[in-house]
Amino acid sequence: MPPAQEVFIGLGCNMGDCRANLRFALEGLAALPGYRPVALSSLYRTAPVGKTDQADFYNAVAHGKYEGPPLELLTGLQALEQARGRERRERWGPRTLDLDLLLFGQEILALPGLEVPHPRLAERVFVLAPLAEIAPDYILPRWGLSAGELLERLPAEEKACQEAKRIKWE
Ligand code: A4P
Ligand code: MG
Repeated sequence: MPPAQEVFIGLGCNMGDCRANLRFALEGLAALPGYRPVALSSLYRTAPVGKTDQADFYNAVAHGKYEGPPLELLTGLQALEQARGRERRERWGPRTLDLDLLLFGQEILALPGLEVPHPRLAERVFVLAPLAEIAPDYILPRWGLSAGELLERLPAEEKACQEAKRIKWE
């Protein structure tokens, strides 16, 4: 068995009861074979990125240790999305639950259906802010920088329109 990897999962929701959907995801994650929770960021209320004419999102990042192959973890995440009624209608459109595999240790993978680090991670405040909160010293493969450093590198106008407000889980 390969050693457990440090993994980071991005959680997102902007449809339905988001706190309940995200809690469902966290409980489901903890129950996935091979996954052990390590830390969870604050909850963030964030302005939609990409397709902007939709409701604000709730986002968070979970840190775990995972023993198993990356595609198996992705399959587990997709099963949780499906179980929460995720319909894939339009790209970047509203969703009850979105689970992205952001980082799988220091691996850089480009497999059919799985790219890690998540390709759009470095442009997104809704990922970088929670990641910087729970893993301030973690150096991301591909960029060789921490999440906080990537956040600093974002243009000011990008940070201004990607509003992200830290809120409580309760
Ligand atoms: N896929 C490839 N790599 C990965 C990975 N590392 N993690 C594939 C997860 N999936 C990965 O994803 C499409 C395909 O990506 C899957 O078949 C999987 O095999 P999807 O979840 O079905 O579709 P999507 O989420 O609509 O598309 P995409 O491109 O993943 O969108 P993103 O990048 O996830 O962005 N604004 C705010 N404020 N907060 C958000 O959470 N999310 C999005 C979605 C846009 N704007 C947002 C937010
Ligand atoms: Mg996605």
